[in-house]
Amino acid sequence: MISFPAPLKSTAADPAALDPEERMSRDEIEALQLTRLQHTVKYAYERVPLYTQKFDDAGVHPEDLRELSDLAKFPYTTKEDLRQTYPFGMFAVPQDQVARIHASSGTTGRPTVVGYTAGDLDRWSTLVARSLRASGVKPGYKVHNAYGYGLFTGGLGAHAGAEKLGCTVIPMSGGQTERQIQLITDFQPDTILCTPTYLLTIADAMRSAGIDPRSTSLKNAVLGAEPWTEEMRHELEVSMDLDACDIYGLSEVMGPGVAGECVESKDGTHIWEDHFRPEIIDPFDDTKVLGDGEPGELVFTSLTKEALPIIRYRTHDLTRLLPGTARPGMRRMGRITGRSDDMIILRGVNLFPSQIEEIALRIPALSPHFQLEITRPGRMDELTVKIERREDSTSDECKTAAAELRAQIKIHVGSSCSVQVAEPGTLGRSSGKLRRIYDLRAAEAGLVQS
Ligand code: DLL
Repeated sequence: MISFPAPLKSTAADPAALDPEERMSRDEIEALQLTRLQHTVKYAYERVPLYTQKFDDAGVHPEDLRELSDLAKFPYTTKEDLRQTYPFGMFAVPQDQVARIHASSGTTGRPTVVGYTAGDLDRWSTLVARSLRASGVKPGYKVHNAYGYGLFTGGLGAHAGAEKLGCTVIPMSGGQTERQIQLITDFQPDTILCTPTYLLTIADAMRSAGIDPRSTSLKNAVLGAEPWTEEMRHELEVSMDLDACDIYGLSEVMGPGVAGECVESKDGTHIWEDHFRPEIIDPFDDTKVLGDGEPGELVFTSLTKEALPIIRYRTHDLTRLLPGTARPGMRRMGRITGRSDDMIILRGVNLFPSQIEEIALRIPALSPHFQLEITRPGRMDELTVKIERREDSTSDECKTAAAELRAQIKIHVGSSCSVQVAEPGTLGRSSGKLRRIYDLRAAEAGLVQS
């Protein structure tokens, strides 16, 4: 029996309230996956010309899928496929059966568009409800939803799931931090849903307004949409006196609720494997499917989606698969260290913002507010970590902290960098997904940055 530290203010879901699939054994889940996978692969092949062409080009047919491991014979799907078929070319149902459309912001090219049938929306809200319940949210709770509403899947996805669980939803959306604080004070919610960096922003703004973030009505926070660390969990839990759990998802695969964390174990998100089949592949050699426990890139195949079935979607998220604990039939994923396309390669050393977060938060004088700037003043790339000091730190402590951070980054990450300690409140704040990396090399070279 594994034992976990007791949650601060939440309790585990009532076992009687779990979905039947949450109680299935590993064998039962895999049997269900195989049936659903065989159906999905055939469905996608017959209905989406891109899949027909990709399977034919790869010389595979839906009937080749006899066991789960046969999935490795099928071709991958990428964001580029969605862009090439923009806007609706990968939809598997006629438009009058598409009940909702979401899209990525498209700051780096054409947006990627995703669609849902009424059945898809129902399954999506069921999985968000399942994730929230796992994280300690109870029917009847007041849920303050500060994920952005609109084309982003966070706001409406979390909203529908909280309603399905039987909560009272406060559809606040992101931004307007003072208003958020006013509503948290007046409406006394039990739960907050937002990105981890936005919760930091809210906690900071509370302190500036003279409100102790530990004194609110909030019992738990269900946080996702960007990478965060155990150190950040600790920071938020201690500074706000609540349980902070992780929720994972991506629009191409569904939205929030592909995986959710159980509050009683707080040991990573359980992937809802009755609806998604995960694989881990070598990001540099995609012919290699890696075993459980091995780090690599996460790939998902949907098992029940109607409007946008997705086969072997390359997420670019780096993690590993771990055995289930609080839901033994479903595997967990380790925390996402970062995205393979967000990795900084600095003089041959690979680096992710989450590594800096982990190190910085162990140094008492430093706050969790930091950004990474990459420049090339001469012929070599240089990294500058700009990080705010904590309000109560002295200038001597800051000097020592800067040296300590530089040394720890050298030891644990392997790269040299410079550290600039900034005054509290001077670096950019998040109201959703926070941008941590500022790559100034193209601008320095006189090139236009996309
Ligand atoms: O961010 C969906 C979502 C909304 C998840 C609200 C959780 C809460 P996208 O905008 O398509 O969808 O971005 C998906 O965000 O591939 C990861 O890189 C990152 N991401 C999402 N959740 C987590 C998490 C939503 N819990 C991309 N930890 C994904 C780390 C996450 N990264």
